[in-house]
Amino acid sequence: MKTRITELLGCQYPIIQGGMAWVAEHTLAAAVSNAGGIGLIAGGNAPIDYLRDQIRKCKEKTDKPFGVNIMLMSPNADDLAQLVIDEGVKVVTTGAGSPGKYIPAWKQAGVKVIPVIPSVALAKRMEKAGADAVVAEGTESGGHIGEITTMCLVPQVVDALEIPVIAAGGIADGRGMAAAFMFGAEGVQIGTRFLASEECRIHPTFKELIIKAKDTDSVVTGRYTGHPCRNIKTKFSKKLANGERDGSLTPDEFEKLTLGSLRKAVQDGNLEEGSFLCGAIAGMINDVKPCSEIVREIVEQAEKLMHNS
Ligand code: TUI
Repeated sequence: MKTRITELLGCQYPIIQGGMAWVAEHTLAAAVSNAGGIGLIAGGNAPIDYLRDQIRKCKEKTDKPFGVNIMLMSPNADDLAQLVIDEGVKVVTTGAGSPGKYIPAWKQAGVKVIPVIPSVALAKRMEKAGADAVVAEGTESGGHIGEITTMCLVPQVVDALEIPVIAAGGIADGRGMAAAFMFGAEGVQIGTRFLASEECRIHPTFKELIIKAKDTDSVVTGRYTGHPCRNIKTKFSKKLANGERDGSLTPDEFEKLTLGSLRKAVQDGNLEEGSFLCGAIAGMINDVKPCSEIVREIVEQAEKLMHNS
């Protein structure tokens, strides 16, 4: 399990927890880091004081390296980008945009920079801009997604870059991890599996939706707004999908309905107005476990499979 990613990040296993907005707070991040992976705290749309507090609390719970995900569409992205430097955070991942303008300052401060990208073109741009690694995120992922499947994207990004590649999208067990390694990835980013962990503090309704989900229970909404998002099928996401399909919701009306809907899902378990973002692999997840067990089982299964091949 030693790869350029474990070396770069100083962790035991090349498993990074997804930087899920509203979900990934310090309790989850510290648990994943303590399990030997890299936990992430999501900046999302949060204000600077919230993220500072989360980073400090995470430091109290773990002496292992952990990171922060900066969601680049956030109006606070500039402040959060500076905060990670001021707080001495070791690893930054980014999503929903190009982090090019922040990379020189992060590098100068010794922060390891790992943009999440949905295409080969963006991956190449990030390598040129000085990224240390990339997360190649397939369309199986939860939340804001690109078009290309993990199976097609990862080997093409691996071929195009010199820096190490972390695979994401549809990976929730050791088989997924081993498959990613066969494509040339040197690490995996895992989100949905950690939603169903004991340390993840989402509303119980959210965990129940993940546990009960079957293979066909995720849906992509919002393609026509330019921000396609994968969520679990609920009354609300079906209403959005139908409105998009039959034209009864304009893109503006769609955006208004989804404003604040991540918080409503994560904190309130609100099935009428909440967006329960999750990956297409939710159907394979049937139980809630501690992060340490999740990480151990994934690593053991992947190692067994890779030794046999
Ligand atoms: O960012 C994610 N997943 C997310 S962010 C999020 S919060 C949100 N809510 C509503 C709308 C948008 C965001 C929920 N899930 N994953 C990484 C990711 N990055 N997926 C796609 C991209 C991406 C897209 C465009 C990365 C770079 C990019 O660059 C465009 C350009 O040319 O600059």
